[in-house]
Amino acid sequence: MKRHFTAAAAAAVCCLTVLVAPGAQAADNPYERGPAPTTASIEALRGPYSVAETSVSSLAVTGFGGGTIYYPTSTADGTFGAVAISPGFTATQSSIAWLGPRLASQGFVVFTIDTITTADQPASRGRQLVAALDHLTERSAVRGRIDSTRLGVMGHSMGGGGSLEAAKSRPSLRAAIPLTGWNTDKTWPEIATPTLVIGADGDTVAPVATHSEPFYESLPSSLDKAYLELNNASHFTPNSSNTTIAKYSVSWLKRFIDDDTRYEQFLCPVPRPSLTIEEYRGTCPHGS
Ligand code: 9J3
Ligand code: ZN
Repeated sequence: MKRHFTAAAAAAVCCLTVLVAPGAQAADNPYERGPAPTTASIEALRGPYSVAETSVSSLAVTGFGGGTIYYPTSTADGTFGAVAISPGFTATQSSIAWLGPRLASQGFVVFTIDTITTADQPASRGRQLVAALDHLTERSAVRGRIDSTRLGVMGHSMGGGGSLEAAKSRPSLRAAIPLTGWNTDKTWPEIATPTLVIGADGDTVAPVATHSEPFYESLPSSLDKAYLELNNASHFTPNSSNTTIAKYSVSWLKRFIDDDTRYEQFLCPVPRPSLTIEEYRGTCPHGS
């Protein structure tokens, strides 16, 4: 068979390539930050951004207990989305501190908070997460580095329960990630925020059967939502550096806070069970 590669076709191929090549991806999504991701880049201990931190005294804020802000040092890429993270019952920010630089180095401003008292219940932790985001975007030293329309929440245990409370009360939040979340409220049909529920198969404090699984199942079926059950893990697995938690949290935050569809490949089709994943459920494909 003869090939008829006309001059017009050649020109079209040539010029389309030339027109689309430089800077097209940045123009498609003004919120994407950092280079195209790979499995190695989302699993890495640090992402592409250098990170600095600044502490926020409890005496200088109202509505939560202060904390530490981790932020990319670069101002060359514009503003970043932001995430507030609450610890669990009896714990302080140190119990979730590993997430600060891990997530910030991927291109987020991250606020690991202390609660007013370490006995505060999930509903209070939810209000405190919202107060922390308001402090971050309105009064903090890094407020100019943040896009206040692109915010998320995370938390461990009662702090994870609090992240569900925060999403319920503030539907403009772009992402929520409860980590081995604990709450007496098992049903979350009110949530409109894309939510990644992370549970642990060996959790005896907040067993997935009575916490993470009903949380996930009660979220609207129309929502962008996912359930990641960690394999060979406990209630306290989120208190130490953990690559499975990090890679799916980074992907979820990027996908929904930054609208960055380059990370969809790590979320859909849903990951298969593995040495670190007991089970993964999700409403794929995610809409844009
Ligand atoms: O934040 C948590 O670790 C909640 C689990 C818990 O200790 O509940 C007991 C009331
Ligand atoms: Zn409910």
